[in-house]
Amino acid sequence: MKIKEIKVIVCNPGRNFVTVKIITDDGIYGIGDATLNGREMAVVTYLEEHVAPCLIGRDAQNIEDIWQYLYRGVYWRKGAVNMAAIAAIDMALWDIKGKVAGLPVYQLLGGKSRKAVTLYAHANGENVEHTLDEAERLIKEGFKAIRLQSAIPDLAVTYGVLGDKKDYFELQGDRPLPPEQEWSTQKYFNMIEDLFIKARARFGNNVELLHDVHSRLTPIESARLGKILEKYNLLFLEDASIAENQDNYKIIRQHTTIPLAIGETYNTIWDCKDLIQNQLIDYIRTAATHAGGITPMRRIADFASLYNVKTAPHGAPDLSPICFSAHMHLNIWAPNFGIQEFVGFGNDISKKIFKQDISVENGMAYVSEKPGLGIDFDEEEAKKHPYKRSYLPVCRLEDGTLWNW
Ligand code: EZ4
Ligand code: CO
Repeated sequence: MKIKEIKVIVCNPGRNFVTVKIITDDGIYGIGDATLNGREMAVVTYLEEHVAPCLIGRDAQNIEDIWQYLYRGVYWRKGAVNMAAIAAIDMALWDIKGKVAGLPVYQLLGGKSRKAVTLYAHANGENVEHTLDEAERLIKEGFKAIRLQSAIPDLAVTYGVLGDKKDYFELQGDRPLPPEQEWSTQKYFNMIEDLFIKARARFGNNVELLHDVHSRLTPIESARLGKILEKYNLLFLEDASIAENQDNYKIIRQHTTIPLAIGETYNTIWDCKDLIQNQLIDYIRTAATHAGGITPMRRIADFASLYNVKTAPHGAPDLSPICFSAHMHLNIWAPNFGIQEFVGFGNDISKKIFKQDISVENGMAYVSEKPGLGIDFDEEEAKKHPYKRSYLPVCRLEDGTLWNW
């Protein structure tokens, strides 16, 4: 079964998605997600100019060899652009393998470890009360785990918060240049405990709560935050600090028992090897699209299982529904799966382009039983919504110093 054609399609049903379609000589095709938010066209060129020509004529069934060919065989290795491209090829090949076998991908991984996948939803608000009202709405919908993000008083914009003058990056509106946002650690600390005091007072202890710091704190500030929030029983604290230096998390770990999660920007197992091996984190949040596909996600999950680390894949709206489907197969299989981030399946246009049958009931997602990934891509519909340049924001401290967004 030879690879005959590789198409790369960019569409924008409200935000940009890069989709790869691999077509084999006997007519079976598979799809994968290669979306790299704010750098989409770099991956498109990389795929079209550098990856596709090397794969035409190769046996589509040799997923592992093709993965190694694109990773080990490239000399430069790693990198966000490279790994997003490899990821999409890998997902598409798993999709094809499932279709050939007549089995959903999770069966090829080893079958189900659970009946459904627990999700966490996002509650975000213009202030603490508004955030908690949003959380209540989600709890009534049946969600068992909620991520709380509230706007910080006296800061113009806060990560993860939708509102009047608040620029919610997820929507990727008209942004031909990166917007700039401000950060103040002091103002954040003035607000954050109140959010969780009031959340526990209002909802009790029967709902899981989470929070994403989005890398705004230094390790010692993260340690301080962990100590403050420990008593509110968070399922995890996400991206407290950057861990390019993986030893950073030793500092946090030495001071607090709050469970720690990280990994949504990671490209390879090497980005989290020390964090996992030294048990400095509790959840690894790598995404199939940015960590090189299903093949390495499986390897990371198995490695993490040796060190009591659970998986909690990234589920932001800048990962296409194809990535979410890939995660569903990994999540239903992985014995050490923890929880899946979930922000819905996009708008109506997105649902017309990406067609799948995952059902969500009471905060749980049920995997597709169709052969392959169980998701299809409507090329004609996608063409009606072309690429629009758009960037993630850039963050600065109040004195103008560039900081982590
Ligand atoms: O900001 O994927 O947990 N989710 C997140 C995301 C990231 C976006 C950046 O493109 O932190 O929403
Ligand atoms: Co995050």
